[in-house]
Amino acid sequence: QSISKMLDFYSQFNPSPLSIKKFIDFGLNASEQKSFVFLRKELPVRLANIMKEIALLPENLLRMPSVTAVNDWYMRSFQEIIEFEKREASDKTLEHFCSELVKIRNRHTDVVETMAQGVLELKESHDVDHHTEHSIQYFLDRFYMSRISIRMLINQHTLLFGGQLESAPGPNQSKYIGCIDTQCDIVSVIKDAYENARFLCDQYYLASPDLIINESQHKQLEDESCLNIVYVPSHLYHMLFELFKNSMRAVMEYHGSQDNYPPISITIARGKEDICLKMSDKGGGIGRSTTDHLFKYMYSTAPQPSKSDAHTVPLAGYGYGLPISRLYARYFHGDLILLSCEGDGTDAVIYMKALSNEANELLPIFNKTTSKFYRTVVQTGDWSNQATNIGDRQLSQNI
Ligand code: W6P
Repeated sequence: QSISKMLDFYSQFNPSPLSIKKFIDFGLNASEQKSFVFLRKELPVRLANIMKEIALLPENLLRMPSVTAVNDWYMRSFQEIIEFEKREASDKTLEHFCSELVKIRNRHTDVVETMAQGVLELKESHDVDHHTEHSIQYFLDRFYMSRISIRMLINQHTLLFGGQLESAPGPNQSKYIGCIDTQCDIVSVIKDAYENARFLCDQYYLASPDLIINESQHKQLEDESCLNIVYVPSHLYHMLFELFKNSMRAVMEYHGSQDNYPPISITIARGKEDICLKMSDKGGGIGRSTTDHLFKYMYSTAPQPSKSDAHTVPLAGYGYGLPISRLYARYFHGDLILLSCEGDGTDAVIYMKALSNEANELLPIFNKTTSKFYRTVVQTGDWSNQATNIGDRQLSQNI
């Protein structure tokens, strides 16, 4: 059967979101066979849903070599997985399935950079209008979220059944279920991310701000006096490392060549609904109009003349780091927000669901509404703004 028929078929199904709790129950109880039977349907469904959306991208973006390459990887991986559609779940099949998953994961390692390259290629060869930019933002959020979720599924299966037995011996062995840490120690993830960001900061600026950690929790939760959560430590690390780099750079740049830098402080708060991590820097903040841009892929892909300049490599921020970090937060129904006061500093808050049964995967689904999005023109504003309230007034009346 032709691949496009299969794509049509699998894209009709909605992805099935799993909660962290379900991942854990699955890891504790499910057999490799059950996982195999689930994934050989779920992976093609998730792949097909996002591949249908790739097909809706503006034509001039689709033609960019990098985007074509990414699309080809998806085609190949989709085909490889649907090979297992009708196979019986013999030991040999299960083993082959695992190695195919590893192969696929490796094939897709550089998807983020390659897509970013594609957007750059588009920018350099075409004028990107508002609507195209909006579509690309919408697409990349969904595309990268889809990728995060697919890698999560692949990681869980290969870690649980891959046989490499990666779990380190010792007392920590049993607290991991795949890549989920059932007793994720937030403070040590924070310290780890801080130390690694500080290493880069020291290299570049020959100094770095200190870290202060405050812990607090809702009064009614005081007896459960611990700040461990059930979470994917690598996701949390990714977000924190990105935020630390941004805060450190801001502090170092704002306070010039002092020998005393205001520390970065983190408040860890456990509430009933969320666990919040608030990172505050005194790095002078950013303008209100800049804050939203920091989550835009097209903004961060602005030609970076410094790319080849060895000096700016270490703490180079504002890549895709912030938008992707926010996706990691949102993936399990958390969030990441920035609140900046220009002249003072910036607060970044990471929200994570406190309850693992509420921490559901947030997944893009492909349907008629989705395709409509790519076709409709961006809503024209019906509030005055700087651009339109002077010169354009007459113009808009004429339209
Ligand atoms: C800044 C800009 C920024 C972005 C993200 C996180 C922290 C900070 N601090 O000045």
